[in-house]
Amino acid sequence: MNAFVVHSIPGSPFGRAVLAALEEKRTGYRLIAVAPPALRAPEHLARHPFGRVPVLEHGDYRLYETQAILRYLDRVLPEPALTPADARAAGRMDQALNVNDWYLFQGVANVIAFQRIVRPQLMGLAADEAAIGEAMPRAAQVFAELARLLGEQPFFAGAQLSLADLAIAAQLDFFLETPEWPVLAGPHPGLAAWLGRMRDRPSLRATTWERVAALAAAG
Ligand SMILES: N[C@@H](CCC(=O)N[C@@H](CS)C(=O)NCC(=O)O)C(=O)O
Repeated sequence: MNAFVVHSIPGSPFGRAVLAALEEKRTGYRLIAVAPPALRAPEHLARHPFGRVPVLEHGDYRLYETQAILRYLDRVLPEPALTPADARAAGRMDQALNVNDWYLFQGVANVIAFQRIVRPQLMGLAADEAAIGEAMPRAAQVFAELARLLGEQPFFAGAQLSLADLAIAAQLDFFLETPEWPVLAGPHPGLAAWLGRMRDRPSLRATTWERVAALAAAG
C-alpha cells in the first residue's frame, strides 16, 4: 500500500507539481482522480473546503494547498532535498513559488491555458479570444519576470532543482501548445531552454496529462 495518496484532476498543473515532487523523491503514490463536477461534492469538500485540487493524504494526515503539500513532502522525504539550504536561495525559491501562484496562474494561465486547452478539449467550446488578448500584457510581464529571476542559473533557486522548478514547469508546460508561446517565450530563450530541460526530467515525463489520466484510469 502506498503511504501517499494524491487527489487530483489529470491535467491540473498544481496536482502535477505534487506528483512530480513524489517522482523526484522516487516515492510511490496512489492517485485518485477527481472529476471536475465532484469538486463541489460534500465528500471532496470535506477534503478541501474550497473545492480544489490537489489534496494529499499521508496516513491520517490530510493537507491541501500545493505549496504546503510540496514543503511537507520535502520535510518527510528529505532526499533529494528540493529546498536549498542557503537562506537566500530558499528565499528565491519561495518568491518564485508565489510568482507562480499569484501572477502566472491567476490571470495568465487560468485564462490563456484555460481558453486554449481546457475549454476546447474538455468542454468543446471555442476559446474566448478577447479574454486571451486582455491577458497578454500581464502574461508578457510574468514571462519577463520569470526569465529575469531564472537569469543564467540552471534552476530558479540556483544550481539545484527546487520545488519552484516543479511548480513553474507544470504551469508553463501548458503554454507550449498554444499560439501564444512563441510571442511570450520568444524573447526569453533561457526560460524556454529551462522548460525544455525540465520536460526531459523523468519526473515531468511521468506526470504529463496523458500519463496521469492513464494512471487514474488504471486505478
Ligand atoms: N491555491 C491552490 C490552487 C489549486 C487550484 O486552483 N487547482 C485547480 C486545478 S489546477 C482547481 O482545483 N480548480 C477547480 C476549480 O477552480 O473549480 C493550490 O495551490 O493548491
